Amino acid sequence: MAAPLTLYAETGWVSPWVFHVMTALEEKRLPYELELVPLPIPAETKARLRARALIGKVPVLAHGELWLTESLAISEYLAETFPAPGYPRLFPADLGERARARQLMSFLRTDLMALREARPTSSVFGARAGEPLGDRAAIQAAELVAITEHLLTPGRTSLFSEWSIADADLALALMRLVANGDPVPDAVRNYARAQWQRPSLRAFLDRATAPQPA
Ligand SMILES: N[C@@H](CCC(=O)N[C@@H](CS)C(=O)NCC(=O)O)C(=O)O
Repeated sequence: MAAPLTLYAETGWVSPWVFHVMTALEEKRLPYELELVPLPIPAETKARLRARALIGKVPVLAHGELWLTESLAISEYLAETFPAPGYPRLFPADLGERARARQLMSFLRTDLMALREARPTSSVFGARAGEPLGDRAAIQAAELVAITEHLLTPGRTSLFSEWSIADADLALALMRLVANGDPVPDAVRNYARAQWQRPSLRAFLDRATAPQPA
């Protein structure tokens, strides 16, 4: 019997990196268990995760003896362990498109810090940020929109010839603006909103937007 998959996520449902991994698991239609830990992660739990996965953060994917952190490392692992055509694709088949998808996902993880601070994911899923973007965040928002416009092809709802996990990451980055009512061109807003309806994304999003217990 195949080793079970467990995703360690967080109780607040605000982590874009958990969102990425959950979308990947859902897209592959793999059965998995969820283990929720609070943020900040209590020291004891962090030590337990570190002992198995090297890094005491979520998401963690446990697959048998392998415990892995870093959202992109996890989705690449899932793509290679459960490959097409037996399982739906996460990364484009075309090498150029795949490289572009990785470029974009690396950028979204290492850049846009001012924008991420001004428009945290909590403002996407719950109470809006309510404050104007600062200068630095506005410059980063414009860069994000320009990148999206460059990549979008009229009449297509995904960046590349087929859906890829980069669509999920980009949609979440754009929703930081769309959900807060920041000005975004129609084509970019429509792209993000179309992605938002995809069932693999909804698995996380429905939990993130569910009313929290009092
Ligand atoms: N680069 C990591 C980022 C993971 C990360 O920062 N996780 C945060 C939640 S969003 C976390 O576990 N924070 C707990 C802590 O640092 O104690 C990834 O892509 O998975």
